[in-house]
Amino acid sequence: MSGGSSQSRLLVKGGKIVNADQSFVGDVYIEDGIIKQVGKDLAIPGGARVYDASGKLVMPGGIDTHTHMQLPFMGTQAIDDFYTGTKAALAGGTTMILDFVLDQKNVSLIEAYHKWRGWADPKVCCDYSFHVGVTWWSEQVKQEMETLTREHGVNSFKVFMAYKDVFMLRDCDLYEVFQNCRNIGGLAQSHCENGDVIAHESKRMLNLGITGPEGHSLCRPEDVETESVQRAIMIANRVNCPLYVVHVMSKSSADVISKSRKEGKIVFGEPIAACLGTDGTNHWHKCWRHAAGHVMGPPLREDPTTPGYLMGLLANGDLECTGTDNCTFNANQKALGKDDFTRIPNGVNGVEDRMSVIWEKGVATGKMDENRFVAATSTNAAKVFNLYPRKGVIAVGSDADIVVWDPEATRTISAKTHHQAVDFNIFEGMVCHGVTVCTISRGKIVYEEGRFNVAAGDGKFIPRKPFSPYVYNKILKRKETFDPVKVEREPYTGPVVVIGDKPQANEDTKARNLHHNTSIGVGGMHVNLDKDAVHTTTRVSVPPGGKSSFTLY
Ligand code: URQ
Ligand code: ZN
Ligand code: ZN
Repeated sequence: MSGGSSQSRLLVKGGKIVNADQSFVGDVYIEDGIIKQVGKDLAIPGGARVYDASGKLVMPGGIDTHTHMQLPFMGTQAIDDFYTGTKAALAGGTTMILDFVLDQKNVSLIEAYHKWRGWADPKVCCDYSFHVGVTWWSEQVKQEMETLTREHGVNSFKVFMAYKDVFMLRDCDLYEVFQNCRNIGGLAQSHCENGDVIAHESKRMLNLGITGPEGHSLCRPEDVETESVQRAIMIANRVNCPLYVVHVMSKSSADVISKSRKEGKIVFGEPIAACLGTDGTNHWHKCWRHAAGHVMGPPLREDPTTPGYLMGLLANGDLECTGTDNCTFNANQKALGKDDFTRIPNGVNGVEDRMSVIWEKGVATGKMDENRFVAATSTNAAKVFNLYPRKGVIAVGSDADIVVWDPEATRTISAKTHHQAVDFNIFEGMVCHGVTVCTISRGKIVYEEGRFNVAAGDGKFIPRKPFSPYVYNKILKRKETFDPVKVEREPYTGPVVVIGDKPQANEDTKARNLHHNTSIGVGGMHVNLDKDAVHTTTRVSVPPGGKSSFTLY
């Protein structure tokens, strides 16, 4: 075994290797950031650093499918940027984030992409990639989406059915964006809430004097989300486009996704750490900052059984993979909405705590095992977004993105100790089993026992090709039979009415009418009961059988 300088050689020894498909005790030998050997009694060259993982789990590093580092939004900018956000990710066992290029309407997607790259590349501490938000539609957008898939490593595009006049698209545009995604091999992602209803309901709440964070929840209850999930699935299915529903926040929305998947539709649901770990009762907290700190869209649901229900669907595979929608704002930023909840910047934390929260609420409760945990926090995301097997698995040839995990240790989550920049944590005080002992990013130990060994810019942008097999194998097969075919029939050769002419009953109808006595002599008045008669009410005097009044139609 040669090659690779000694400092790039690392042996992770004696741990229990946990992949999505199986667990086994073994060693992992890494050289130049790539896994070269996995197994026991490995023959490795001298000079390799040895990390003793005995008694710990050795898992693929987490992949957070949904973050918004330093997002310019609602008049301010998310406080966790690509440096603090990715550093915190590493501390929590996440070794890759999928963030969003998300610009205003009428801004070129290509220009926005380069702007976001300029923000991220110099700062990221872990590997990352970009989804691109499609906040407007035109021939230019259509072309730029194709260019992004062909030349810039983007294969996923997010549309918004909410944020009216800001990001929101109408159904006609959703149809075209989904159709374009299908044609270029992209995955359509959708923020599913009815933006028109939210706009009206927000005004209604404010008019009722409800200006606090509870108004945010009251103006967009579950069915405002669920209706849009159903609508997005319907539209995507009409054009044979795979759909990924981001931040699935409610039981009823998850049920719609479960049912659609059972019907064979290609739809994936993404719950986030927030809705798996806490709930919307916090919007009614007496402390304004606390309540506002939980404001995001779609809202956390006040049904306290929601987190357990969603975790159950994540465990059984109805829901696919997990993100955090990490989009954080400090108290003074949230306070933009102190007198009007519609101005509270939407977003919560999660990037550092996702793995521990899901371990505590999912594995420690017996809802899922360690292998399903790996699937839900890493492997499935890699497959959906066409990163697999480079990412999401501990296997020869894969990137050495690894988290050494102590399943028995516990930690108490707090803003006082977290590594994120934000001054609030929605999981404050939560005690979680499942703690990151060591994080390895492309073969380098970047976090160990609370200490970092990483610098801004160490992370790399990971391009992703379109037509992910995990997503498109069935879609492409269906394409062969997707389009309906016409019925072969003899042409119609009968009479055709001339538009504008008063339609005349034809000879047959006349004959039939005479036979059925459609008119009666009433009180000296000839009344035609024909169905086209003008709508009127008349009193019939001395009809056969007594007095009556009736309405002609
Ligand atoms: O909608 C999103 O995903 C972005 C704007 C983050 N904010 C949020 O409340 N989800
Ligand atoms: Zn969203
Ligand atoms: Zn988001």
